Amino acid sequence: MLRLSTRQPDFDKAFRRLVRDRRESADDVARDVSLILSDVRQRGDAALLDYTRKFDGHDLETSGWRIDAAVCREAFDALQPDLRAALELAAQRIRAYHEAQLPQNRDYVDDAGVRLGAIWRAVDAAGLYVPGGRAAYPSSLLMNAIPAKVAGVERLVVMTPTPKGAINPLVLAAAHLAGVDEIWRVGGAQGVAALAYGTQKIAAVDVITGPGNAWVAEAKRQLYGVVGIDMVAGPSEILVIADAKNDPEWIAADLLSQAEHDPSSQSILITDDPVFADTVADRVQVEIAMLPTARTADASWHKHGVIIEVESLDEAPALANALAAEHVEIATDNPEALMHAIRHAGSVFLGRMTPEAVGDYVAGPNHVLPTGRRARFSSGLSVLDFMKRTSFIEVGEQALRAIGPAAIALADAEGLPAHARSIELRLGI
Ligand code: HSO
Ligand code: ZN
Repeated sequence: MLRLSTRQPDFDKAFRRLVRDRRESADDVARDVSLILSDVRQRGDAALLDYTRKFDGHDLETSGWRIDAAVCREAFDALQPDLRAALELAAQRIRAYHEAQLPQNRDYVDDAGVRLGAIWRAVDAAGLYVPGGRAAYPSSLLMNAIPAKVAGVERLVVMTPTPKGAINPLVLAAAHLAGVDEIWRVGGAQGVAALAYGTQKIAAVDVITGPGNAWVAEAKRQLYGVVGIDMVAGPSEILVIADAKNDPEWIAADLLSQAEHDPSSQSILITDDPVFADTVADRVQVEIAMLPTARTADASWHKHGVIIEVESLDEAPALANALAAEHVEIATDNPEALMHAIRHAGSVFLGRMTPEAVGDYVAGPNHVLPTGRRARFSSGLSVLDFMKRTSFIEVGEQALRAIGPAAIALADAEGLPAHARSIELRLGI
């Protein structure tokens, strides 16, 4: 863990190093991924069979290409009642939040008499990548699938690896609840390629979302343009801004809630009290020892954890803006003022009773958020990621008289006479 104080003479330098720190996988997978993409593009299903045999250790022809809707329904019906209720509450709250996010169409006549507007429509089909193994979270399935369905996506396809045939039943139950239309047992870059290009069996989609390993992330990056993608996601982050009135045990737990995701996750505490900073640091060690996820949490805290002491929490927004963290908790009596001063953050959690984990599961806003300082220029997943807008224009004769001559002048200046003529003819010029 790195301990910094804004009082130390070399603080600016140390902080700049922290901001620049790259925690994302440096694996050089670009070449391998590009070979897989072109192979799937050329050979389709035959390539998927080969890669699944090689990477996941099963034969799709014998284990089955798809997971049946009936299997998902059975998984849902078999849920323990409390877990089922929890999943339903999460789904209902995520749906309500994203319904409120739906954009409005526009249709109006402006001062020149020109009718203008825009119509929002969902993409026809979306693909959702669901990682295999421990990181296959039912909550993430809901967070990706529900906005797609709320947007109006007709066909929602899940791609997921099932190494040695294994699959998480909770993910299947969540898929049933969210209304996923197809599930294919293909993972990795090959699964993403199948979604983008389509194969003999699998119809192509228009947008691909969802988390994945370095190969999946690289495949999405390379396929952007062939399809739309949500974002290139990196390891989770949390920035906690807390004064000494907090319970150090709560704050330690909050820091560890993201540290336990991945050894490359990052948890940062900013506080104005050095004694509180010490207490939280000690408490983190105690808590780590109690966690079944200790290995991951300890690796993350040890390598990427940071505690920054400031003289006053008024210094926090400038630091938070430079870090542009995925999650920012403001655990103070009056978090409002700090929230408005923090311009770059994926999601902000206000007050002492709002641990980040409620946002991961049941609050309603999306938990797919920009990491690695991308909150400077991007936002969390929303219904808009599954929609696009068509603008429209209607000009009557009078309106064309008002605005047409300017268009003619510009067309002339650009040396495009057919453009000008299409307007002149209508104006009888
Ligand atoms: N905190 C993660 C999402 C997640 N947490 C899923 C628990 N399950 C996104 O940064
Ligand atoms: Zn989380």
